[in-house]
Amino acid sequence: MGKAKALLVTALLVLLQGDLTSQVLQSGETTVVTVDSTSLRFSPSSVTVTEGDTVRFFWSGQALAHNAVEENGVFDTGEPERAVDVSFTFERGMNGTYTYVCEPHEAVGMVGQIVVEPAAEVEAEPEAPVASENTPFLPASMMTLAFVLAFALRRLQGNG
Ligand SMILES: [Cu+2]
Repeated sequence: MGKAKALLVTALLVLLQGDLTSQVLQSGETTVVTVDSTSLRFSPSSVTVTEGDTVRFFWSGQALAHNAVEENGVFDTGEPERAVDVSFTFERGMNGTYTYVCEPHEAVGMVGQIVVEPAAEVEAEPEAPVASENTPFLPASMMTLAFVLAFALRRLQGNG
């Protein structure tokens, strides 16, 4: 009896955790911005992302040292370097257009732009059976399984 109960509790935890993990993994893609072969341009110089996404400023082995500094200080890769690997995540509420420059090469046009689009609303409302193509139904079925297990657990507790 005790064993069965422990097994059910474990199963519940694993299922719930899996559900949470899949939700986290659903959001947040990473877009890499590097420096092109001219050494004086970001590549791509303009990107469009969504709230929750990450922009990774990544270059190495550059002939010149570069940085990426947002005009209002929203993000900043620090001192210009020949190798940079700095990521910035645009959280919810940060939608907008961000302009940044490479400080040593701003005068020759080494500037970039990041457009951050608002994330889709996540409704906690129980309605919306409108199946989105991007929404896997796995978490939902896992929740159902979790509820069934929870019910079984209560019955076991009642008998014990
Ligand atoms: Cu530069």
